Amino acid sequence: MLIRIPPASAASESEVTPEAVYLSRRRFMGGGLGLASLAALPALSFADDGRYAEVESVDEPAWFKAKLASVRWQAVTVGDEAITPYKDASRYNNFYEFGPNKGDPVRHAAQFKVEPWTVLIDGEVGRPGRYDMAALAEPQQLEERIYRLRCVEAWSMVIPWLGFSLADLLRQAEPTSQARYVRFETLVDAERMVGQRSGFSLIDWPYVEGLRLDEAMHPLAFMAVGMYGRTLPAQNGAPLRLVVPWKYGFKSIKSIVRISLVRDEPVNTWQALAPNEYGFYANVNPQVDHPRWSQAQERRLPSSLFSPNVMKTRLFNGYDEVASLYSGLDLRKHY
Ligand SMILES: Nc1nc2c(c(=O)[nH]1)N[C@H]1C(S)=C(S)[C@@H](COP(=O)(O)O)O[C@H]1N2
Ligand SMILES: [Mo]
Repeated sequence: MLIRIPPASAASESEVTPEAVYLSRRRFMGGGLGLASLAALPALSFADDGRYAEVESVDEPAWFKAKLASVRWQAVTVGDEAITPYKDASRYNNFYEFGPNKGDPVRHAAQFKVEPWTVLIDGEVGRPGRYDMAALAEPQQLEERIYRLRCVEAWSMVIPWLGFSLADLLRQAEPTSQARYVRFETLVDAERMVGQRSGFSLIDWPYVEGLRLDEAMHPLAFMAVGMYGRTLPAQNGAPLRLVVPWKYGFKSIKSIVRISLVRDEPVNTWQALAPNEYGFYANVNPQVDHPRWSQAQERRLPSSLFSPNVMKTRLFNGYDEVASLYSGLDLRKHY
């Protein structure tokens, strides 16, 4: 993965956006509920009350609309860190299926239709199956999780996702005792994904990611179907993507068509491309530098030349509750 200096325009136009609106609402709602309180949290009694007014409205599938009424808003938050404006989160993207530059996905995914869409769940499971999105989401209660997203390229955002726990989805499939890892695959469709037609791409499609089963079952591991109170825009991985907030962004695979429970550690896309630079674990870690740049700090977007928003990177991206997953593991060796 190349590290790219974003054009100044990518960030500077956002300097005047009313982040304060989000922030004050969130303060008002008493944001900062930690994960520890997640299980005991009652459903908040307000809906998307205009917090996401700046978000383009889109045609939402019936199953999504039906579920919006009972979303548990702000089930997980990040305390008083500002939510990244929607226009940054939806226009500054990594999604190589739609091109290698940050502005490519929003441009090239504009016509990408995600209905119909099916997801195959297979491998070491008692109940394999192919589900359309309505059936996949049907048993799930949607919740909002406001998570930090830290890219390996040393920038970060704070994004309010809508979705459900990966663990809940996996439990329904009934993993067998042989299942040790989860492997995810993105759609391959060169006609609809221009980046897959490019002779310059080094990626061997499909884009693949993986988690150890215990990582996948951690309550923070999330399947997103929406963000900012709406369905996911195509450039952010519609209709279904993974979000693993304590790992570098490349683990959060987009536009998933297949989830397989497997016995052996999957080889993920970036590891296959450059194994000395990108590993399987990819836990955010300020003490383990990328061979070509430091991981000690990050630019929290929006950030510009004149108003750089640089902060210290935290171990596991600040999600300390995952630390026990890695006790006894040498994080320098298993980067
Ligand atoms: N299929 C697929 N998933 C992907 C990528 C990709 O190129 N293809 N890029 C990853 C990277 S590097 C990052 S940082 C995040 C970016 O997510 P966002 O554009 O929603 O912020 O998506 C990840 N998921
Ligand atoms: Mo990334």
